[in-house]
Order: sequence, then C-alpha cells, then structure tokens
Amino acid sequence: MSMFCFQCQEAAKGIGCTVRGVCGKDAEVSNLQDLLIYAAKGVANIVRNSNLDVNELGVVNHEILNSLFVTITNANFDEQSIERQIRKVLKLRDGLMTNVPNPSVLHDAATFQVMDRQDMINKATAVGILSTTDEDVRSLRELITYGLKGMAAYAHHALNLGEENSGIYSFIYKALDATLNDDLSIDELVSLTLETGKYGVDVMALLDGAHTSRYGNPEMTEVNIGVRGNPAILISGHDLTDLEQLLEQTQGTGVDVYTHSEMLPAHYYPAFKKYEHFAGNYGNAWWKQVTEFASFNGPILFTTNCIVPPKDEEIRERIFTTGATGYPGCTHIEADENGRKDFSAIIAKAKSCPPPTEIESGTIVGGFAHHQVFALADQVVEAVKSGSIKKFFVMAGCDGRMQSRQYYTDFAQALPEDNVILTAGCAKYRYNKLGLGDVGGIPRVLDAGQCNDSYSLALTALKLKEILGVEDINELPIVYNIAWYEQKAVIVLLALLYLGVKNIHLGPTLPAFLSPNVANVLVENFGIGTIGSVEDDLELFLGVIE
Ligand code: SF4
Ligand code: SF3
Repeated sequence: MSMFCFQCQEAAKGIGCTVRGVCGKDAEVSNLQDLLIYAAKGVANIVRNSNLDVNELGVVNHEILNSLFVTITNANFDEQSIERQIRKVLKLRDGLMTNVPNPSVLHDAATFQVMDRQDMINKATAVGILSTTDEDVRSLRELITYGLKGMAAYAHHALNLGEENSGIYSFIYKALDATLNDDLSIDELVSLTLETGKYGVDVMALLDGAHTSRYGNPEMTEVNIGVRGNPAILISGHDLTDLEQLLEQTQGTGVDVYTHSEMLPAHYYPAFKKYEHFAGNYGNAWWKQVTEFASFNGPILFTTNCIVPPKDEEIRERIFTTGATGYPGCTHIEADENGRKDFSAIIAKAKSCPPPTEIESGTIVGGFAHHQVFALADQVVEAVKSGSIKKFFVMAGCDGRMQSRQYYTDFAQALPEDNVILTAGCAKYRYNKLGLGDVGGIPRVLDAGQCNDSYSLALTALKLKEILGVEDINELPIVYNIAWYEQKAVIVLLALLYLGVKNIHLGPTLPAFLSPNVANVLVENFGIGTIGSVEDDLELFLGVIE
C-alpha cells in the first residue's frame, strides 16, 4: 500500500484509496498531506502544553487554517506547494519551542525533523491514518480531523474578510492535540466530535456575518445561465474576496466574469450586482468541469476546491489557482502582504481566447438565505398552516460524479408538488434546473447559497420553530436528505447534530471513515441513516403516495 485516504465519499470500494485517489491525488501528494496534518497537530501539541495565548499567535493561527484547508479533497494536487507548506509549519512550530517549559512532555508530532522529500514520505507513512490501530479511535480521530478541515476552510474565508474568532482557534488546537492523545476514551472522543459541531455552527455564523456585512444580504435573484459574446473568465470555488478583486480588476477591460459551481451564489449578493460585466453562471457542479471548461474557451480561476485534474494541456494552460488550491503546471497567484492579488495574467489570457460557447440558456433563481426567507416568513408560515406546503426537504451538501447521485434528481422530481426543497452547496445542481415550479409564489427549490450557507437553513428551521411554537426542532415538518462528498459537508453535518437535528439521511453512501461501532453511535443517538430507493424514501418521509 503506497497511501491511505478515506476522507471523501468516493473512497475506493467504500474503504479507502490505497494506490491513487479516485479524485486523482497521487500517493506522494496524499502522504505529504498526511505529514502536513501531523505537523499541524504538533503545533497544537505545543500550544496546548505551553498554554499559549491564541490571540498572540497571529501567523501561526493562519497557517494552521491554511494547512488544514490545503488537504481538503480536490483543493491542492501540487506536491511542491504542500512540501513548502510543511516546511513553513515546521519552522513556525520550532519557533514556538522557546515557550515550552518542559519539552520532554511533547508528542513526537511536536519534535520530529525531516531533511528531504524522502524523509517526509517515510515519516508520513509511519504517522498516517492507519498508524492508529484501533478502528473506533481511528474513526473518531478522523471524523474530528475532517470536521476541522471544513471548519478551517470556512474560517479562512472569514479571515480573508478580516473576521476571526479566537474561540475557534482555541478549539482547533484543542481538538488537533486531542487526536494525538492515546489516553482519551471513546466517550471523550465522541463528546469532542459533538463539540466540533458547536464550533461548526460558530464558524458558519462568523462567515455569514463576514459575507453579509461586506456584501449585503443575499436576495432573491435570477441568474443568467446563457452567455454573452465577450471573452471571459470563469471563477470557481467559495472565496468571495477573490471574486471581488477579480470583478474590480476586470472592470472596463471588455472581459466578462462568469461563476462556476459553488461560486454561483455570489450573484445573490447586492454588492456584486453593480458590476455590468458579471455575466452569469456557466455550467454545473464541479465534476462537470471536464467538459464545461473545454467549451468555456477562456481562463478559469480556482479559489478553492473542487479541481478535477485537467488531462488536456490546453486546458491546464487556462487554469489558474490561488489561495489553498494548486495543480502542477497551472499558474498560481499569490496574495501580497495585504491580501491583494494581481489577476492581470488571467485577464491577458482571457483577451487571447474566444468567448464562451453557449451550453444552456435562460435563468435560475436563488438567494434564499436567512434574511430573504425571514422576509417571506408570513407567506411561508401561511402556506404551512393552510397545508399548501406539507414539508420542507433540506437537500443541501455536495454533488459528485457517482452514478448513484442520480437518486437526488429522481427524488426531487418525484417529490409531490406540495413539498419544498431547501438547498445549499453544489448538491443543488442535481435539481435546480428541473423547472419544479412554485407553491403559491414560493419557488419549490429555495437555494440559500454555498455549502457554508447551510447555516441559513439552520436559522430558517429555528425561525420556523419559533413561529410555529413547537418545542423541538425535530417536530417541524422538515426532512433532512443530505448529500455529502468532502470535508466541508462533514462540518455541516456535525453542526446540524450539535443543533439537535435528528434522523438525517446522508448519502449516497455513509462515510468510509465511520467504523461499524461509530456508525452505530450515530444511528442510536441521532437516528442517522442513509438513502434507499426513491419510492421507499418518499414513503418513509411522506407516508404512502397515492
Ligand atoms: Fe480517495 Fe477521496 Fe482521499 Fe481522494 S480524497 S484519495 S478520492 S478518499
Ligand atoms: Fe461542492 Fe466541492 Fe462540497 Fe461547498 S465544490 S460543496 S463538493
């Protein structure tokens, strides 16, 4: 076995990738990512053992976020950039040593040294996921670590907008350090898992506040999915500050900007509507980029996951990465010390490319984050009370390329017309173009935004609880039928569990990193289940359909 990774829904055979990732990650990258996580845990071990004040750790905090983010599925395939990040973290880690009163108590993660790449790979193999031999401990450690990766990604976006929360940093150090501790019991690890969910809620709230205070509250918006005749740049991922800078720099250049996949919800923010050249959304969820980038014709900027390894050299030359993302052979754009990025190379590239080829036309509607939904609250509650809306189906999360995800399209299509879908994340592309109509003026697919905007869906549930006067969030007419793929969905799931949501259905398969016993804990305490056939699930959620 040359690597082991089971962090995403596509883990080979539902067990784990051992030779090369289904995502395209090779063994070298996978091992280096394992070592980067181990080094981050070493930093946490020092911070915790020396009682360091996180408020004084500035750059260390930021690089821990960055390190966790870099290892998210489909974010960074560039072994050199991961090696550089390992060296950066080890330097910061060693710099903290002067604060350690008694270095002999530290874990190996806090003290190991590596000289060259081979050393790194050797070390990674010794400390990777399978080095924890008890499968339940391993399962909980990884569940917590993956939750932290999602948390770090969201915290990083908030940081780019100038927002930080020291409680989140403290928790990340506490939890990373705990995954090194062989003395913790299963019960202690389970409670740490739930605590991870608490900070999941906090980080999504932080990011929501950062987004809405800078860009305004998302509002109901029609987004064009066709094309104009100008050369253009496609921007993908989740980082709105990158989009803002790109829109600023492309203004007046004759180059249009289109969103792809998780960047679609940017159109819902008032602040971006002023840009005439912000032309629309091109294409669908991340995994369709293989064909959609070919027909887009112009350059593509990745601000975060999900990258599909570009096989075609012509397309690789059109792909630019920034932030935590990276791909060998693609140009990476770094921020300066003030967070400014120079996108002139992308703009120049766009000018030399033909305009996008149209693959769709018309519009789609979104923008139903908490502020917009609260504005419609009277209408929504009236529809629930009169029975014209029977149930809400939270179908948030990720999309992916597995054939089994056709379930979500079929499910949305088969859902009787008096039911409404609440969505967020790239899962929406499975049903946001089906023309499912509306119930009394309320669209049947209410898109809150990116996966982090699942926070809005939780706020919507809490608001309904308040207005309908029910005691328990689980008494609401809301069904959770969530699709997951990568680690941001893990933190969203843990956040929902922390908020007390029960009976979540998670598909298309349960995570490979859940051991049978850990899966049982989730089933027994939270009623977590997976999906069945569309017919069986509709009957389960709604009773027999006539
Ligand atoms: Fe496999 Fe997913 Fe890990 Fe990629 S991220 S190596 S597909 S488990
Ligand atoms: Fe999608 Fe990668 Fe998860 Fe933010 S873009 S949801 S999969």
